Amino acid sequence: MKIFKKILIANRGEIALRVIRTCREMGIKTVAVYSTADKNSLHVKFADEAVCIGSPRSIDSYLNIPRIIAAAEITNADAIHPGYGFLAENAYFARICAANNLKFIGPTPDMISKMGDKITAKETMIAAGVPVVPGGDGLLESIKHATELAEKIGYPVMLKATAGGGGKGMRIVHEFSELEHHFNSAKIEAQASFNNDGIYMEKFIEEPRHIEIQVAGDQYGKVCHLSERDCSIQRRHQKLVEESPSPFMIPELREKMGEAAVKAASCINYEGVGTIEFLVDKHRNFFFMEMNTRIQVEHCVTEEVTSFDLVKEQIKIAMGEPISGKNYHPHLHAIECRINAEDPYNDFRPCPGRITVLNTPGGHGVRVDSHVYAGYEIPPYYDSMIGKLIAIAQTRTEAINTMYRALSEYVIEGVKTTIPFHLKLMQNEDFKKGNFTTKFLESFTF
Ligand code: MV4
Repeated sequence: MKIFKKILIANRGEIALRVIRTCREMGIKTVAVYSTADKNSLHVKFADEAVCIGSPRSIDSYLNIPRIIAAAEITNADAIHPGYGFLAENAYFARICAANNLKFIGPTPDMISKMGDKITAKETMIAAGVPVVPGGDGLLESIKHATELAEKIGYPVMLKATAGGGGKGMRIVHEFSELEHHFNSAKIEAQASFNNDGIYMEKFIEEPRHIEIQVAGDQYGKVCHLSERDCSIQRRHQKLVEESPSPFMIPELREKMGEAAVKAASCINYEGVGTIEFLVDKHRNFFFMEMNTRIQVEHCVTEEVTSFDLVKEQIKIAMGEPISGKNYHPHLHAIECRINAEDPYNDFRPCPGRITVLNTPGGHGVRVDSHVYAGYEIPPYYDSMIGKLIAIAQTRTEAINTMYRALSEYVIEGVKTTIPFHLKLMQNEDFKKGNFTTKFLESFTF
């Protein structure tokens, strides 16, 4: 057991604040790092110390490893919390932290690499007995190989980049005549995006739900799950709404998916909190898709339905504390809406700028995780999320009502936001019935 006295947070925005808040409750000092664009950010004001690490562009600041390590050294930090995005799933960064005697709050570099390469991750899951999407044979070696495999799997098939995730380098192929074209364009896109043109093939699952299981593992090989989140409400691979439990869940499925997720994490002796993403088809067959080796944006809904502080769990696990090893089931219903500075009436175009007026909702069953304040200027360099609104109630219907009420109280002037979109969604009959898949937003108009 090593007690951390000081943690450096290698991130910005709401997640940097989220980590600082838990550190304060645990009596751990914090160091914020920031770019010149973020000098007036709340994470800088809330941390015990703050170090400017460069100019606005991420490569000059939040992705600049030498500067972050230097900031940790001059402030005498014991550990680095990477948040999500930026360096959170960068195995090289985790290795550099270790080499500089800084505990990376997350899994080991080997675990990050293994799950970062999607073919390796899939092979690992097959070996562990976790269901994966039918497909196979690892990397596609040639058009001929792809042609034969597609015949064997049966169209429609999907091409995916092994270095990918989140949709880049992904193609649906409906029939043989499209195969060569998509094979070539997926390779080119994968090369351009990831500097790795490796692609693989699987059966295309029609109209799936995206349901993920939160897991936690300690340094002694013990793993547990904290039930599921439904993240099917997405637009161009950007999640907009997440909830727990999933309205599609039934106890037998939770049992099976939970068991599979624990197996998935156990087979690599996973250390830290992580997420096993599954595709679930209409017959409730489920397939491993990816593992995220970080805290996620949507972790809050799990916190609210299980009463766990997942950031505290991350820190305790990193300090070498054992976990109980019990699984946790939701005892409430929580829904999260991502409030982005985007114009929902104009293709969700980002709208950075100054927030002139702000009224944050509150009251029973409402949580807001946000780093903004009246007068704050949203910089154009980073993602457009300005906060997360979480509604918690005993039932899904009540959570939707609470969310609608809270969205109605939320006033943000000066920039366009996704609030009008969420207000409409909360009134949609199919959404209210829990009747949606990952294709839902393709036909949602408001
Ligand atoms: C799929 C799929 C259907 N079949 N794989 C999207 C992001 C990447 N993580 C994997 N994705 C998908 N993989 C097979 N074999 C459909 C998707 C997909 C999707 C998945 C989750 C949430 C939203 C999605 C939107 C479009 C496509």
